[in-house]
Amino acid sequence: MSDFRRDFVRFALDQGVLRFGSFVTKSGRVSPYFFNAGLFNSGASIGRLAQFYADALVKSGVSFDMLFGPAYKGISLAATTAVALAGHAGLQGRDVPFAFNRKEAKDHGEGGTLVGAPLTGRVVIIDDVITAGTSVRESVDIIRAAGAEPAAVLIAMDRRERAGKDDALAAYSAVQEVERQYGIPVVSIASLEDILGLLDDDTRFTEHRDAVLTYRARYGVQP
Ligand code: OMP
Repeated sequence: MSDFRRDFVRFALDQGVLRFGSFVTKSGRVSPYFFNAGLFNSGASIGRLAQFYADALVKSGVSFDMLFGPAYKGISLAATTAVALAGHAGLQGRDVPFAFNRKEAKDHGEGGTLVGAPLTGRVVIIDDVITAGTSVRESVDIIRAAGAEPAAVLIAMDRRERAGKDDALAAYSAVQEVERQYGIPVVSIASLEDILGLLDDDTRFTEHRDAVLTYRARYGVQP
C-alpha cells in the first residue's frame, strides 16, 4: 500500500471519520465500520483532506482541466481541493478551476444552477463516497449538457462492496458500475483494502479486523 493511503486511513481514524463498531448503512447492511466524511469539519481537517484528494488525483495520472463538486457536499470538497492542487508540487503552479451546482435554480441575479468556472474540457467530479451512484449520474448529465467531458470521479473512500439487496447481490460495486457505465475511472484516496492494512498492523484492532474480514467475505467485490 502506498504511504499516502495508509496515512489517510490513520488520519480518518484520528478525526473520528472512520469508526469501527456496528453501523447500519444506507442499503440496510450492518457494517463493522463507517466512514463519515462530514466529520472533516474544521479548517485544518478539511485542508488536510483536500491535500489527500489532490495527491490521489495527481498520482492517478488522469489528465484533467477542472473540478466539479455536486451540491451540497461536493461544494466544499471542490473548493478546498482546488486550493490544494494550486499548491501541489506535481502541478507546477497550475491554477485548476472549479465549479459546483445549486440544488435549486436561481431565477434572479446571475441565474442558472452552475456556480464557479465555466464547465469546459475534462472535468473531474469530486465526492465523498459513492453509494448508489445517483449524484455521479446527475453530475455527468450536467457536465455533458455544458459541452464538457467527464474525466474521472474522485472519492475519499471506496468500500469495495457489491451493490444490490442481500438476496440479489450484484457482481459489481456501485463504483465499478460507474466506471463501466460512463467509461471513466473512479479514483479513491483509500479503499477497504487500506483499512484492512491498518487493522493488520495494529493488534488493538484484532476484533474489528475479524469483523471486517467477515463482512468483506460476504459483500466484497473482486478488485
Ligand atoms: P450521498 O453523498 O448522499 O450519496 O450519501 C452517501 C451516503 O453513504 C450517506 O447516506 C451515508 O450515510 C452513506 N455512507 C457513508 O457515508 N459512509 C459509509 O461508510 C457507508 C455509507 C452507506 O450508508 O453506505
